Amino acid sequence: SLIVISSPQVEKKNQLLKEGSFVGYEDPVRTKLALDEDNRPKIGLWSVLKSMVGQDLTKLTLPVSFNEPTSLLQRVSEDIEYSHILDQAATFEDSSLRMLYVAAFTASMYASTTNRVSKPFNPLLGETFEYARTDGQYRFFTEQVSHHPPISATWTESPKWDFYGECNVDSSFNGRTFAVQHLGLWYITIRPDHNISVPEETYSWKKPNNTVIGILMGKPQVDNSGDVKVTNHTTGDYCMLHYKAHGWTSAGAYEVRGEVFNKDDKKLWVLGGHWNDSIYGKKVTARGGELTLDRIKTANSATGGPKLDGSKFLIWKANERPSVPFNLTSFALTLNALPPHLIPYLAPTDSRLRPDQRAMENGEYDKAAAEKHRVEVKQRAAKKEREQKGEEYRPKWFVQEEHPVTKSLYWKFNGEYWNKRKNHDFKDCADIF
Ligand code: ERG
Repeated sequence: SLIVISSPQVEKKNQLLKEGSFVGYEDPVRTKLALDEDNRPKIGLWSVLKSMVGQDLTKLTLPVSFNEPTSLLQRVSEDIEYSHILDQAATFEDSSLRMLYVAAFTASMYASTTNRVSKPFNPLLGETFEYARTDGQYRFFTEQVSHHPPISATWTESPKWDFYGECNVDSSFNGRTFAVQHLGLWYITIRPDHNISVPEETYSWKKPNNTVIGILMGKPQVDNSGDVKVTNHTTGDYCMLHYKAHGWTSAGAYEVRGEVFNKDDKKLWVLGGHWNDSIYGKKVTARGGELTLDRIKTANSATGGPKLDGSKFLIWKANERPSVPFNLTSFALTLNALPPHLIPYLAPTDSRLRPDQRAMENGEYDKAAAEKHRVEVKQRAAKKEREQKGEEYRPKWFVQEEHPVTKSLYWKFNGEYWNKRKNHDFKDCADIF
């Protein structure tokens, strides 16, 4: 059969290659840390949190052993672990199927939250993180554009899709749970393979809440809950997703269900499953559209594609978790690596170069605490200097603008990072570490 490669996809691919996005990423990805075992002191979360009621993520002064060796910038890049779902979405001619897969992608990012009750490092103002994969054909970039409130602007590009938005969270410990509310709007652009009517389409949504529950009982875990509407602004299709809150018992835990509608509010697909495991889809037919959520133990993760006869099909399956320190996923494990070919290309502001986080990764907790204090003092001094000079802080790689489709404010990538990186032109980056 004829393979259709749309020109917007080709244009994007050529741009990524021309800007040398994958140069430096030739080394194989890391599969373990230098540390074999996570030997952090085991202190109950409650015993340190109880005096911090009302505090948010930036004000919590937890011992560094409550951290994991990732920065929030790297933690946010984990959203794209299952970006192959977006590549698959772009292959469908039917926009409601693209919606179904895009919606499943927005839920797949929560698989990384299981067994990860640690605090990522608060990014310093101006800190950046880049990540590219030749196998996924994407490049990810993020910058901490604001310190109070903490906002990370992110921008990912791949031939068939873009994924961007701001991680802007309101967080607070209420004495029982630690609640994280996402304020930022997130966007996906899909460039469909069959682009006869739409060369490019825009989706947006707001992420559900993350809550650390079980703190008092000494069994803390991350729960994700709430209603999410994913909208395709170009076609009018939409998906309503419901993440069920973890109750007193584990019945219904991790459950997510959703329904895909076209612009005329006709229900076309249902989806559901468990965000820590797998998500299934089902076409709504004359026989109905109920989806049973019993866990099917699938031997492999082959999804096989959608079924049009009304039977249930697998859309996404979470990767196996490796047994490594800090309960990192196989994807998270790769983020802070410093492969030899990459080092000469990194911006001096890249999270991988943060000395406190590096010490943490190597199990040197006292050094990590001391370095964390040092870089935070340095950040405050820089702020004071700006204030004395009457200077206003401006992010280096993003500008805030009105979004052409949603009319909301968003952080737009200024497009300069990868070109400068290619030419090793980072001389005017701030010294933040
Ligand atoms: C979830 C997936 C989203 C991006 C995102 C942003 C921020 C967080 C969540 C994710 C996961 C849970 C995190 C949260 C910020 C803080 C919270 C990492 C990654 C952690 C578990 C809370 C730690 C506190 C406790 C140790 C008390 C401080 O797309």
